[in-house]
Amino acid sequence: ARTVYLKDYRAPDYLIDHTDLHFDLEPQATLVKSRLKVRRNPEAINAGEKTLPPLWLDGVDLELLSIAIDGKLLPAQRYHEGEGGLTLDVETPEFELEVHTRIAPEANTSLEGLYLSNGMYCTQCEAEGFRKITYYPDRPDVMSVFTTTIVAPSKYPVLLANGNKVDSGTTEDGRLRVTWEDPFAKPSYLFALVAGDLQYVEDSFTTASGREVKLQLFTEPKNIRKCDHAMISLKHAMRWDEEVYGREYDLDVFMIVAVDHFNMGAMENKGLNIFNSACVLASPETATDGAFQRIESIVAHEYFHNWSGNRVTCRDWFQLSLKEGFTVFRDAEFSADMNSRAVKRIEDVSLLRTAQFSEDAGPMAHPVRPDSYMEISNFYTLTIYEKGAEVVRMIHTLLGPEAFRRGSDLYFERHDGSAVTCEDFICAMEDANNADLRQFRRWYEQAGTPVLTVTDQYDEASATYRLTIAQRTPATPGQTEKPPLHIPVSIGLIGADGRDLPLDDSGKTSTVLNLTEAEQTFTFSNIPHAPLPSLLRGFSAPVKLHYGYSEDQLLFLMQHDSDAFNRWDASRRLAIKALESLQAQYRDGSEMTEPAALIKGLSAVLENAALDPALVAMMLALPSAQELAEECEVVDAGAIIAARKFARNSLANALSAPLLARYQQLDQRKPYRPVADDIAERSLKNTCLGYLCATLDPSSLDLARLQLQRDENMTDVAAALGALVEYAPREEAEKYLGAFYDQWQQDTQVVENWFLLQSGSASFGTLERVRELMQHPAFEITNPNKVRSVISGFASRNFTQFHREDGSGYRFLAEQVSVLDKLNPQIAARLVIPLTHWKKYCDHESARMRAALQGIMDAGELSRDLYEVVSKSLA
Ligand code: B3K
Ligand code: ZN
Repeated sequence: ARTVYLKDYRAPDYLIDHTDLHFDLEPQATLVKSRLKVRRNPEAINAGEKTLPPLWLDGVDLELLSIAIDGKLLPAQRYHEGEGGLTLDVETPEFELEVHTRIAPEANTSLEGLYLSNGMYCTQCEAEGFRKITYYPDRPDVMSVFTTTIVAPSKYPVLLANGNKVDSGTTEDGRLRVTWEDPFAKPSYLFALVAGDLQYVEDSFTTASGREVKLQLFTEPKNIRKCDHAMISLKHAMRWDEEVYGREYDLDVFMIVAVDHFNMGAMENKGLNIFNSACVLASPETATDGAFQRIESIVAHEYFHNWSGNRVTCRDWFQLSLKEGFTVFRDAEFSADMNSRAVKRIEDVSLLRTAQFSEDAGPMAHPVRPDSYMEISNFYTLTIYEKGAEVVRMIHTLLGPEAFRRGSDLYFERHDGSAVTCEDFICAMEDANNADLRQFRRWYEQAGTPVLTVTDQYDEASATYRLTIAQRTPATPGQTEKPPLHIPVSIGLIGADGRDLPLDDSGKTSTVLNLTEAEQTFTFSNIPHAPLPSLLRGFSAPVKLHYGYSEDQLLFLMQHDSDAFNRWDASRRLAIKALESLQAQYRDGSEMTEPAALIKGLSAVLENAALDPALVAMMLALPSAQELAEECEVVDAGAIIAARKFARNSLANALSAPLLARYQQLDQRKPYRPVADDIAERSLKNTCLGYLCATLDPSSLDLARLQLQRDENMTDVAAALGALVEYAPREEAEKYLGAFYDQWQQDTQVVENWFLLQSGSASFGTLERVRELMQHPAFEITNPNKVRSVISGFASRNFTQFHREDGSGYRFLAEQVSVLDKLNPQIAARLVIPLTHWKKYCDHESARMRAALQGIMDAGELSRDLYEVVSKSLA
């Protein structure tokens, strides 16, 4: 497969000022007519140019019917169909091009381009899906004003596209016709079309400058009662973007559509966001707290793209993090403002540490701005999104909130209506503030997670405290030299009484150190006694930090650190210490010993009524097996599983009394509201329940049985059912699972979670069970949500069963990846990821994982998506 390089970027030869599309929808033969106003790009003209270059149009899986220039059919010798598109000979610098093509949405299982989902037409064009709709310069730096006309049989009464509706009617043969016009120039990846028998809920929003915007959320009729939360979230997001960034909405209508078949979470098409049903539909009976919060953040994320992505877009796909990193940072701050800041930060950092750190240490490691790719779909990664957001957050930390806002204002003003680069973003931040981010730019170029090693020294005579920080970034594929980064390290110093010490005359107790060298010492004077450092407060940089904390020091930080994030982080360090020594004991074959310090710390936390219950729950939760694997030099899956299980049981038994007390105190049966305080209480209550059930004590299981029976909201029901599936006798668990399915079989989102509950269960989700689930009538291999809930649930959430010693889990995954590659390459290339980390595993596991990967390679011709991931991870 061909590799695309950033260094080869060239401006487009031609611009498209206007794009006029006409769709005649038929499942097997949709006719697409496009009329383009084409013009030679003045910026691409070479000095002394005599002849016009040919025009390249991308096109994939299209049946070409005709091409005309300025109303005249083009003879065959003036165009050439090639791999992935066609070239046209051009005679005048400006012309009108009309292309007619035919496509078959019903046959499209890749869910890219135009396809059908439960009988409704919809599109997904980012990154390179528009070329599956018509021939077009399908690149983000070609921005055009679009007009879209849709003609469809009357069984599709709702016909939507980007922008404002400008015309509608009926054709002579009784079909419906609607025309939409989007006045904002946009790249083809933001194009969208939807047609179906849909219902909608409607609301409105008045912008800061007094314009009235119509808000509509479209779903299949059966889901119409699950739209309220998304609508409320949307209005919150619109207000927040006005207040925090000064950004207003710009069209007369903003539409969201829910579809069941979708490759990812949602898509920010201009004025017409399309969502995976699971990321927008919710009701208290059917959705958990986690789903409510995810919906709030995704609705906001897509809405925020209207400015960070649509009004100002990416020049090329290497700049993807320009819109994604920035928008994730924006949505994270929004969620922090709507809920608990510390809780949101802990959740995001956990994701980063579990999944992004391992990506950054694996075969697909790439910088936030990659410099090459084979298939861009493979680069919608945690690095682009989450690490990209951390990079923007660091700029925010270094400049401060007001300066950051000046920078973002300048960025939006300077680049409105254009396609730009990460460099343009940094320049705006610098220019607005007279700042110097030269060294900081390395964060965009350099892959790998930096490791900081901190040592300290206190000198009593001079009352001086010195912190020495060394940084090192490990080598990644294609990058061996890693010069030092500019890293903001937020710290505080804690005195013997548990209070923060003033760091200077101003009396401030937290400060951001600018680490720019490979090793650097920071000196603090007038420190009355040896302090305990609180390092990397709020996780001020996406790094791993080592400091030789003792167990007692961690217990002290857990109690006293004024930074909530670091209180939690101290508990995590303590848990990891405990779990690592248990792993070592398991490997040596010695008896595992109770993690005494951890029990002591968590016992204090559990009894501290002043702490936010959500934080208590997060401290109690042991790091996941995946997160522990990330911490290991060499992963021994068996040891991780045994250590976690032992620690969980020890904690459950040692803390059963306070766990029960907390459970009972929080089990208040109030009406369900998905707000932070209530969510916090439910999360602690259900964490306690899980531990209590782990003791296998019959009265604890009764608590779960009762909670399940009460059927009050999905959060409590799912927690109770989950505990019973893990810990109740098998037959009984089967009975509950069966009853749950009978109750909810009509609800797609609940059924997806029912699948996940089983596939992800250490005790229940055996390979045999997973194969059975794939035979279940509700399973559909062409629906990514179902694939994720059954197959990925097993491969990435069920460490115990996936890593079974005989390697059967690995072979199963390889087999499914090969099947899926024929249907949906994007999904296949994501599904395979758990196997790609084989190098980190101990010998016997590693060899079997590699063999499974090799099996995929040998099985036949791979899609470009899958080929890139498999070949890079075998290399
Ligand atoms: N921009 C889309 C992701 C598109 C993925 C294409 N394979 C969703 C988002 O990040 O908002
Ligand atoms: Zn996004």
